[in-house]
Amino acid sequence: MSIKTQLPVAESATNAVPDAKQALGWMHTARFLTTAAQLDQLPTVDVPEIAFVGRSNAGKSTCINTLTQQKQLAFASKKPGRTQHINLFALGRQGVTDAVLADLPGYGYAAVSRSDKLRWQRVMLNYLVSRPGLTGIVLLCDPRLGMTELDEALLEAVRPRVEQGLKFLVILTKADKLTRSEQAKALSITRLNAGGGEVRLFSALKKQGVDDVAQLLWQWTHPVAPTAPETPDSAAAASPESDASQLDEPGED
Ligand SMILES: Nc1nc2c(ncn2[C@@H]2O[C@H](COP(=O)(O)OP(=O)(O)O)[C@@H](O)[C@H]2O)c(=O)[nH]1
Ligand SMILES: [Mg+2]
Repeated sequence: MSIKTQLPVAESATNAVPDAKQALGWMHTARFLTTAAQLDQLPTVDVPEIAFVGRSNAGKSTCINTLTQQKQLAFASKKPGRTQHINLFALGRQGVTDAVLADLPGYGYAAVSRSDKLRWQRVMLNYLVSRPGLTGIVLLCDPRLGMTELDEALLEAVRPRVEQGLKFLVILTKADKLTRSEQAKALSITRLNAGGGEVRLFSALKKQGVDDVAQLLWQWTHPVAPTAPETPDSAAAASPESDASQLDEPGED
């Protein structure tokens, strides 16, 4: 299966960062696309894809529901570890998909058998390391636990891709459970551990960080097209003399 998409003309022409209201409006367009138990069941997607990952109970489903302003989009389970599928959601106005969110199964849930845990860790790592079109990873962490060993292992696995330009954001969830000074401390410690990625505090309860994260995800998926650099040929063709006069004479310092 292949998801056919096209960029809406009006939006591809103006890629400036939208205000929070526009970014949230865009997030609100999220709709269920498909679900898969294995990587080879996932459709090819020709728009940027953003993966949401994190330990069970970190607040991932709640975060996705808050960002998209939809109560039931990602099922906020009271029984962690139940969502053992990769769920894809399409984003984009007027039914035109311009980005995809991937909700990955939570890891580290104690009540899941060891073999199930290992199977899911493998599926997830394979996805993160090899999924074509993956543009960014959002790692959800409960700041009262900080980045755990499993989070660190995940970061280690994706580090080569992050170094090649894959975006990375750590969201510290449930910030309402921390005092202001605890929030500041969690932020600075996580910044040291996030391997150069972004870090944001987030609270679904207090709607903290919602605007900021929505705007960041928009930016990730709608990069401003670089203005085409002038090639020597085109510059020479346009104005050979004035162009040459800008250059230093050979040997001159
Ligand atoms: N106080 C508070 N609780 C939260 C917040 N986000 C999630 N939770 C709670 O944390 C638990 C796990 O959330 P859930 O979204 O299901 O986590 P998931 O397993 O990572 O998808 C639930 O009881 C949520 O109500 C938040 O921002 N503030
Ligand atoms: Mg969940």
